[in-house]
Amino acid sequence: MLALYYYPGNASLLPHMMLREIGAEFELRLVDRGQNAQKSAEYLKLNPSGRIPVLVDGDLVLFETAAIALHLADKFPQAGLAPALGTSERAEFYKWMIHLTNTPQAEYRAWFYPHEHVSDEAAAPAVKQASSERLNRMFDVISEQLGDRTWLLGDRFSAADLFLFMLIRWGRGMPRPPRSLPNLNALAERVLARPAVQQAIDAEGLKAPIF
Ligand SMILES: N[C@@H](CCC(=O)N[C@@H](CS)C(=O)NCC(=O)O)C(=O)O
Repeated sequence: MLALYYYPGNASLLPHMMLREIGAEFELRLVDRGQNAQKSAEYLKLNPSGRIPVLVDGDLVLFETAAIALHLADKFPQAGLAPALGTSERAEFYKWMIHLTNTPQAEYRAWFYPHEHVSDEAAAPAVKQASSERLNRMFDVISEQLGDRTWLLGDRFSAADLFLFMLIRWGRGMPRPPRSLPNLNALAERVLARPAVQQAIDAEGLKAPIF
């Protein structure tokens, strides 16, 4: 049995979209951030860092979005969310999954939680500003690498495109949102048009503008 601990629009959106693409049976379990449930004793048993998401797959309890995504891609190869093992395409897939998780996704912590990065609260707006500038440069690089290709891996759709879509979405409130880069906007539109993505968005109750 698969269960995904989620909060609408959080990093759980990536595995949620993947589960819909796969067509797997799964249960969605809300972690109520309004009640700080991600820091409850019960949830900390699943993820000692108190962060969302967690995937439960039978006896396996997995945290870290990218690890969950790689596990789902491996467990359901028929869904084609990752290229075949040992191929150059698979290596490019790893490159993007790891780049997305340890570069823009990690940087977003400073944008969304600037107070965690300061000892003096008055410095938080400056941290947020600097973070948005670093994110701009990161998205410039990704946009240049994507170019006018359909997907990050060229003609082949993969979980990395869902990941990038989620990160583009998170920046919708930034002074220069990632969607203002035409290549990223076009990719996000293509991802948004996928029925599985629509299902995940509807199930989480996400409202326009989506990115
Ligand atoms: N590296 C972690 C980061 C997860 C993360 O930062 N999740 C956010 C939501 S998108 C969260 O749980 N925020 C609430 C908190 O930090 O208390 C992962 O990819 O799973």
